[in-house]
Amino acid sequence: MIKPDAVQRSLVGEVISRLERKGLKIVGMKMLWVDKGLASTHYAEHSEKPFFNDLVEYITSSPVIAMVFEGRNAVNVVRTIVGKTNPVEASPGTVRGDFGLETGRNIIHASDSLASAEREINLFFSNNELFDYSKIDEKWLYE
Ligand code: 3AN
Repeated sequence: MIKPDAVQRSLVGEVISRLERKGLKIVGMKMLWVDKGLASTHYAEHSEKPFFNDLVEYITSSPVIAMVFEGRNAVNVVRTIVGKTNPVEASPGTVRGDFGLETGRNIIHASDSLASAEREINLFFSNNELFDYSKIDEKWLYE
C-alpha cells in the first residue's frame, strides 16, 4: 500500500515503477480512502502499541493506493525493495531509504508474510478486483 504521505508527495508512480520494473506482476490496484474501521482492522496487531492512534490517524489522512503484486518470492522481494521500517535505518536504494525520514511517515506498507498478504488482500480487495493473466515477460524473468 502506498501510504498517504507518498500520495501527497507525488511518489505514486516512482514506487509502482520500482516494483513493476523488478519483474513483479500487478494483479490488483486501486485508490481508496481508508476509514478508521479498516485502519484498525488492518493494523490490529499494533492496537496496544503507543503509536497506534497516530498510525490510524496517518493512514486515514489522505487516499492510499492499494496494490497486489504477484511473482516468485513476492513477499520477500517487496520487503527488500521497501527497506527497514525506520527510514533512518533503511538502505539507500530502498523506497524508505530513498524517500523517507521518519517511521511515522514511511511511504509504503508491505505484507510481511504470505499469511498477512492473504489477510490484507481480503481486507482491501474483492475477487473480481484481482486479475489472473499471463504476461509476455514471464519466460524471461524465470528459468
Ligand atoms: P513494517 O511496516 O515495516 O512491516 P511494522 O509492521 O512493525 O513495520 O509497523 C507497521 C507500521 O506501524 C509501520 N509501517 C509504521 O508506519 C508504524 N510504526 C511501527 N513502529 C513505529 C514506531 N516505533 N513509531 C511510530 N510508528 C511506528
